[in-house]
Amino acid sequence: MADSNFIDYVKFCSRSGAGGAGSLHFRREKHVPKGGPDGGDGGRGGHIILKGNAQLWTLLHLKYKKHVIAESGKSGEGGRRTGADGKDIILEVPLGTVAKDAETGEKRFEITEDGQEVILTKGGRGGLGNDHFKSATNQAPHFAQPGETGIEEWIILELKLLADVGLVGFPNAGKSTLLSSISAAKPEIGDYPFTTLVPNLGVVAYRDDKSFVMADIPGIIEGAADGKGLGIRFLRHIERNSILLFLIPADADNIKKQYKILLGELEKYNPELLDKQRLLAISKSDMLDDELMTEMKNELPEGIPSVFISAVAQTNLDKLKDMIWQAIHQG
Ligand SMILES: Nc1nc2c(ncn2[C@@H]2O[C@H](COP(=O)(O)OP(=O)(O)OP(=O)(O)O)[C@@H](O)[C@H]2O)c(=O)[nH]1
Ligand SMILES: [Mg+2]
Repeated sequence: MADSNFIDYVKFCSRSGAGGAGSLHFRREKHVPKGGPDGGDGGRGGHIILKGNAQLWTLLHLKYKKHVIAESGKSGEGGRRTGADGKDIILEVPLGTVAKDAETGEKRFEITEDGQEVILTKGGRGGLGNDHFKSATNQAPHFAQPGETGIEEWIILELKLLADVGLVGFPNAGKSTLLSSISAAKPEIGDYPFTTLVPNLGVVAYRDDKSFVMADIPGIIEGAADGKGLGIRFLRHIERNSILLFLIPADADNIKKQYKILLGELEKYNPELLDKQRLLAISKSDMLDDELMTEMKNELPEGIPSVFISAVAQTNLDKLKDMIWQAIHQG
């Protein structure tokens, strides 16, 4: 089993602080027998805030947080003293974190920049003290506002990885083998489907100190967008990649058909994925002889740059990297 230090989904109850009550108070001083109202306002309740942190790669640190609760604001006091605001709680999250309402599934916002802060659950406003309510007809208002209550809601955070190139292929296509042969990442490799259960990122070195980041995600099968296999859970990880590298093994029954199925699943999940640049690599081509390869070249899908590679025999990997680099930098 792949270990699960990689967490890309958490659900928790987020509760902001209530606002402090406004104060109902009258000035009392020896020489002022009938002092006017001087109740101060209540403080604001603490917000729950998400903050982007470019050093984080997973939501693991939030996995065991089931309740996130911010402090309430303090009540106002006499002498027009405003109560202290409740302390905000700031949860740091990796870039690419999407906050959703757990009940409706509705997306609230996405954190995309380092240091970006967005209020997830707003703290209640503090109530106004009676000082605010004096008027010509009521010099001594005997009421003050209560603080607004805090909000309690269930939130889902989902992480979309940010890589330059995302691998797309059926289980067993050789995605993890490719990543491990061109980067230092060591994903698990197996001759059975669904070896990869969590996404892996690898930095691929490219000529003269350049590099790009490649994401290996669990294999996609027909019906994935409808929840089959490991389902759509991992498809979101290719949403933020700038280009997509399709990997189809040389021993596939029908390369064109596999390509169409993969495209279809992406489209069902999110049609915008089809706007991304695509490349096609035919993997495991060490299994082909020259004759077969020539024959297959005529049967590849049209309109997509393609290359025959073998991660095991290390063939055409530089050519593939050139193609990826070009695609990333022309887009
Ligand atoms: N002959 C040959 N076999 C390969 C090559 N690349 C991968 N394989 C084999 O194909 C099988 C699947 O490889 P993986 O890299 O685990 O495939 P994957 O696409 O990551 O599979 P999932 O994680 O299950 O989606 C393994 O038995 C690999 O040894 C290659 O270039 N040539
Ligand atoms: Mg794999």
